[in-house]
Amino acid sequence: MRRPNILLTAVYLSLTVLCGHLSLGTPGVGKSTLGKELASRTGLTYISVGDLAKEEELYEGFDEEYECPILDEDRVIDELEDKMREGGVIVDYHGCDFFPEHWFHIVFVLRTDNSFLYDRLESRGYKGKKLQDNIQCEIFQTLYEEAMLSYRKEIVHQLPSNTPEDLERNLDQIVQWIEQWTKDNN
Ligand code: DAT
Repeated sequence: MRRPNILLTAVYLSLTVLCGHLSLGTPGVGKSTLGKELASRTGLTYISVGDLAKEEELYEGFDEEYECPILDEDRVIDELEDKMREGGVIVDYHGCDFFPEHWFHIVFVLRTDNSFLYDRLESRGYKGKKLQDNIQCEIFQTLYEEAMLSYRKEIVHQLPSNTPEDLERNLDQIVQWIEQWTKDNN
């Protein structure tokens, strides 16, 4: 049976900020919360690129300013290729422009209002420049634009991710979409 691949993505600014996230955990818009719950409700496989990079040490150097390793994007792609071909994968990452476009059948950009995001990031220990960069990035809608440039516009969707009610609504919508996709493609 064919199953869809789904990308959950969020705040994105630049390579240096990206690798900052790798060492501290990703910005708190709710990708892993949504991705894991979605996997448990649908049987799809949840993959966090940040965690995978840590486990397999998929890095190509060290960023001195942010004191963290730099993601080796080519090795991440090699590592995921076979699973993506099989299908049924939910990928969680805070960037989206280096994945092959054909991997994903749908892309969700999670959006959290800055008042909520500030508290979530601060409680994770984000401070100073890293905190400001991430908040600013959300203000400027950077990742949504990145996603719209990297994928066909019709498959990129923004989802509000502020409250538990948003989470439940997003789960319902995505589960419905998966059921329809599976019917249409089998
Ligand atoms: P990410 O994977 O994008 O870094 P997360 O899933 O770890 O984010 O969530 C960060 C925190 O926010 C965590 O404490 C759970 C909480 N959270 C996630 N989605 C939420 C939602 N829709 N409403 C309220 N809190 C949420």
